[in-house]
Amino acid sequence: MQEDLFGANREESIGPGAMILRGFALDVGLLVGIAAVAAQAPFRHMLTPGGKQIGVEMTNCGAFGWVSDRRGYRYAPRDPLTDLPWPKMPDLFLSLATRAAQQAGFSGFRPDACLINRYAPGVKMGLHQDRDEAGFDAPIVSVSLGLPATFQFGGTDRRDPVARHTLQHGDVVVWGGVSRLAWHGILTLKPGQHPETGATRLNLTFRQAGYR
Ligand code: MD3
Ligand code: FE
Repeated sequence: MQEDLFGANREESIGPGAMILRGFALDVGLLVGIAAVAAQAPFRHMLTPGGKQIGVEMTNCGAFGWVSDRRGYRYAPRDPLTDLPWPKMPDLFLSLATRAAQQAGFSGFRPDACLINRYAPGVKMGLHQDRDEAGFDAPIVSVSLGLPATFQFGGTDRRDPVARHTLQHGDVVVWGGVSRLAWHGILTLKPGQHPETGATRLNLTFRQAGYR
């Protein structure tokens, strides 16, 4: 069990198969990797199938990237902005995600997609399920950086009660088992300044999209 300087438990189970690893991504140098990815595949506002701009800015790395446009949500091997393959997933990202999954009890996690979300104050992500992947056996690993956010975490039924958790810079969450299909979202980001990211929250989600 990982403990902090004061001996407190830094792993919190927040549901069946769902675990927060507080501070797991500190001092790993992820921000440099994100900057390198964004230099090749810039952050952009994607469109919903209804034609509205998504408030969160997104980019991807890995073999597949999550994209949304008027044709729907899907994973694609190329960046629609440049028609180039998405940037390679940095080794640092891959090893962090695999170690986090392992720590939470999921061995053999091999993400082939990493969606990078960028939030400015005032931006939120409404309650949704992640169901665009080819299968749901593998967990999802998420990493929070920069400004803190309030995360909403419900059950597999839209009407299930929703719990709230604050996610801080360096926190990693692993979502497996029945929590893999839980409804979740991010409340409107509050204004603030973070020493490493400024007025920004970044979130990485590692997935086995599984498309071939
Ligand atoms: C629970 N991102 O990209 S991370 C997403 O902070 C997404 O940007 C949020 O939801 C963010 O799809 C939340 C936490 C998270 C990610 C994936 C999950 C929670 C999840 C998948 C299943 C259940
Ligand atoms: Fe999600």
